[in-house]
Amino acid sequence: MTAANPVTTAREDGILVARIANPPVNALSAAVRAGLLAAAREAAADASVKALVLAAEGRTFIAGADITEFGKPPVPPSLPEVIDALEALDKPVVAAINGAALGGGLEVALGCHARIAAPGAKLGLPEVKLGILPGAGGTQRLPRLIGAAAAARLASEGEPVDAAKAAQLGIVDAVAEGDLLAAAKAKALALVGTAPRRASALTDKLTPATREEFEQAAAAIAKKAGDNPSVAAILDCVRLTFDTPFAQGMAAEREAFKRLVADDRSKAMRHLFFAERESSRIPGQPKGTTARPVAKAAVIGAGTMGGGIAMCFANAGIPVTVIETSEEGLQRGLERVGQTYDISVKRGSLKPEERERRMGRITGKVGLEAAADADIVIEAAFEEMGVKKDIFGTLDRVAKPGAVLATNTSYLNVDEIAAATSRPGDVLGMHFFSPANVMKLLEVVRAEKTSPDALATAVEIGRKLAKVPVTVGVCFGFVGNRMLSKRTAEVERLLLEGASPSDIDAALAAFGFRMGACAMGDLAGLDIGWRIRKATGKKAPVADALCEAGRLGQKTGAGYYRYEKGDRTPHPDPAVTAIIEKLAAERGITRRAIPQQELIERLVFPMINEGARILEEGVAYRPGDIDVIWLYGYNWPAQNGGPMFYAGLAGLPHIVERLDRFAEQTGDESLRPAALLRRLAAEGRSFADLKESDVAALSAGA
Ligand code: TC6
Repeated sequence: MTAANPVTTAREDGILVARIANPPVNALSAAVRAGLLAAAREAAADASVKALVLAAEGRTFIAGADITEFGKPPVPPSLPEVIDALEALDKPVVAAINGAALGGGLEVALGCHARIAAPGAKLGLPEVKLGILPGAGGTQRLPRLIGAAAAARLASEGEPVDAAKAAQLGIVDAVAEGDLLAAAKAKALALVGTAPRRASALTDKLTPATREEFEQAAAAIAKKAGDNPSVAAILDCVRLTFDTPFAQGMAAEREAFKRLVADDRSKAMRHLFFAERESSRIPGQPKGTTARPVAKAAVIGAGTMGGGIAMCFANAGIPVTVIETSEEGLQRGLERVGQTYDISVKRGSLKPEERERRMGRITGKVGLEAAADADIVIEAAFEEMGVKKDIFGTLDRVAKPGAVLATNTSYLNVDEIAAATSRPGDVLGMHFFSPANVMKLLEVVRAEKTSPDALATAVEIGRKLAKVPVTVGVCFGFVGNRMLSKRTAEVERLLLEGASPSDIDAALAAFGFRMGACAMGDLAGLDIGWRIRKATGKKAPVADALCEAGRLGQKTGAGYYRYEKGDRTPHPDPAVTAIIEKLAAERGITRRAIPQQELIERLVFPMINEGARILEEGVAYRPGDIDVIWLYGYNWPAQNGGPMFYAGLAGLPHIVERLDRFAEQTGDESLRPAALLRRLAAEGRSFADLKESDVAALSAGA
């Protein structure tokens, strides 16, 4: 099995077994496609072969098309051609699905005449998450096999189903508990002499009743998806199964695939796919660095954050001690955790017995001594340096040797916290995002003296907690909040210059954010920023005035907006307009109507500029890391790929020109383009062109 020959064939019991071995995930590279086509031809040509079984080596069956080939000139044979050849065989063709059969991988299986899955297999059409649609017959064969409504749901949501669900839906013929290959071979032999069941030729699911069911499902899917060209194309193609012959549906699917794959939207989503995978790699780790074993955790602080972090451990099956300073605070925190689980049970997403198991993994204790047996301790106490130093000083005494000591601070200096201990090599930041049990981002903050294995432990634990861990360096606010602070500053300025909170949120919604900055501030609580500003001597006239007026956000029924009791809908509030107008008048600002495009640029470009500075300083290792941070920490719209990728779409020269203009308009020289941004713009390059080594060279020279 060489890279050039990733599909090998063997005759076993009168069956041709074709084995795919293209590590790491058996993606359908040109060589795999050619190998599969050759196997189909070999099976057809050899009269002694009674059937063909497709099997795969490794953990996956086939993870889909090779995404790295998208956007490059196509190399024959095409995947639809390969699948047609498999399906057209007059001998039984059976897929033995050992692991993930995703995208093109599932489409290959759909071209087979029967499918047998291992219990742990996952099957799905995730193309929508890459801004495309299934382009090798998925929209045409799956509806004919399982019904159009179910197929449309699978393809438009992009979430895989497990083997049992796949069997229930009719995607697979059986789930094999024991020897998968033996079961697939037995199925193949049982089919010898019967008419091949080709998904492309099935018609029994295409009835007026199923059409009506599909149209209802399609209306709901389209409404939920909003303006999503992939979903629209999926629905259009699936609908064709009722109206047109298979070949015509395939042609339409191909056209839609070509159009979507060439679009910036898909490029951005593919960028994020690879950036996410790259972001968990820590540069500069000595060879052979391994993570320390973690069997037990402790979380200091039973507030919203601490409780959420404890839930992450409990959900991942790791026992965790939650530590508070008082019995009362502890009970309040544990009750809140219980209530959060109760909501999931009520919604049906968590079984009552699983809730009990998870709660059973959380123990509450008063006093830091309870951290003594933990392999990792995460401090989530007050955001005050004095408090943190006290805690880490005590932890230094009580924690066992080799325990990783992490702070969940969102902006304090981790080097200073580490210096409160005699073991700074064990100390780092693990910055969770609120709500910690939901948000996927974890900023792992590497302090000056953090040891490689402590860092590796934090990243590995992050993955076990189902987070996306991105390693960053020490600076005020780290990557995410440091960039956010630039947007927050613009919100303040724009409000004074003439925008309303609704204007700002509408601009961010038009850009693709699910929630605007003002509504988000109200949800999180405006007092958080107020407290930080007071501690750091910073000012934000509008936000400060709102807080002084007792408008702390949703929890007080008023913030940037006003809220009805028991309702989270934001309503514009003339009282806020009055506050802003007064502040603007005091500062001699003549308010004006600001066009939406200007609002977007004022809110987004300063963040990109700060991202450039972060790269110059080496606080982030790669532009893609910043994009992943914004995707998973702040719900940046995936379709434009994160702030640094988006910069390339907006055009770096345009951003430079606008930032210079904003600096002149506002008199704020900090809005001037960063040197890196100016240089890339002048060279006609974008951030996506920067490699990890380029970024390392930048900070080395800084
Ligand atoms: C499609 O099929 C369209 C068809 C129509 C054609 C006409 N291609 O995620 P991991 C790499 S669209 C290339 O860490 P896991 C990945 O970058 C495709 N490379 O592993 C990483 O590389 P690194 C539809 C791929 O065990 C390595 O493999 N399919 C591909 O956590 C390991 O990946 C999908 O969208 C690929 N398709 O999860 C499925 N897939 O080591 C995409 C992975 O250099 N894949 N790589 O960083 C997945 O969801 C997951 O990889 C997984 C395995 C669940 C298969």
